[in-house]
Amino acid sequence: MALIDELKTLNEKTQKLIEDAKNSDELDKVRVAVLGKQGELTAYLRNMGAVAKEERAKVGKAVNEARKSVEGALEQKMSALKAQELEDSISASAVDVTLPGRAQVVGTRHLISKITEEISEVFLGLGYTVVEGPEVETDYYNFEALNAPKDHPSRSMQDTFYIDSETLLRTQTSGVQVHEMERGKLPIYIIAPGKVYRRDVADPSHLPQFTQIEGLVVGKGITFGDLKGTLEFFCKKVFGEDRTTRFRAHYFPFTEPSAEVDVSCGICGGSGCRFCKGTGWSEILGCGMVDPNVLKMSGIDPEVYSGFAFGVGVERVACLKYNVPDLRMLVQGDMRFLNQF
Ligand code: 2NL
Repeated sequence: MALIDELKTLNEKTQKLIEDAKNSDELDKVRVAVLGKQGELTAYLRNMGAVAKEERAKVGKAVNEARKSVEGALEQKMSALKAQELEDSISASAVDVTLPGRAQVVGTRHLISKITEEISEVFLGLGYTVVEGPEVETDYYNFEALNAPKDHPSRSMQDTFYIDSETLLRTQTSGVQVHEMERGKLPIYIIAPGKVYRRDVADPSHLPQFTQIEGLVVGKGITFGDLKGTLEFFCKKVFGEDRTTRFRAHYFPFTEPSAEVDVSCGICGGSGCRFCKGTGWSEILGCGMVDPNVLKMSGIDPEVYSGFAFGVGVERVACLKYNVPDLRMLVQGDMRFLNQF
């Protein structure tokens, strides 16, 4: 019975191939090789006609048994492989919950924002209102209404970013206060914080864009004494009770008289050091009594009302408060520096 033996061998060989298949692709190849159209076992079925009549039933039975045996093995192996493959793909994409998490860096407010807020709080506590306005201003609100004469150096193309001959990036926040004076609601107690722009090259003490807080008080009987008391209070609040102030006569087109305010050096305490260039003082703001002409241009009668104004650079305050030697450090975004505050 050579045919029966052949079938037996084929079945055994196929069982072994099925057994050894490592994945569903390999297994499918075995199926095609044995049971496919050109398959080895299929060939026996197709050639049944050539088998002698008396043996046909026996051989046919053997072929069918071999086919059933192979099909059964294929099916069993296929479901085992599929289960294994599913298992593998699940474990490959599994999240290892024991890995340490990625730390989320929580942002903080920038030092400039913090100091702006701190200064605003001092004046809010005194009853002032915070007002804001556009960074793009007209020549009138930035210069003309502030008594800055047409030939004043601050108006030159070298010092101001012009958008066109009438429009510019504000060099101070005064425009906001001019609008407030024009509203005519008196008395006025306001501060105007915001970004300002000047055509300076950045160096340790200059930035082309910085933050300014201007203050304006207009009412009946406002004196230079009110200005001094207010700004001394402000300096002690921001720099500490141990710091003293001095007022030096100065000139601004929009105030008369005008002064610059120095605060005693926080490093040497006033004896003189490198930081204060040996003077014991650091300049911190500019101020003065609002020029009567400025009041008049905004429709306020200088015979009845008077006022004072001041302007302080927030970056300067930040540097003096924390002994930072270079304004540029505040805007370079180095987290090692900024995280200290
Ligand atoms: C500085 C200091 C200053 C003012 C700003 C001001 C505003 C109005 C009227 C009068 Cl609406 N004055 N602001 C006053 C004095 C100084 O800024 O260093 N500026 C160049």
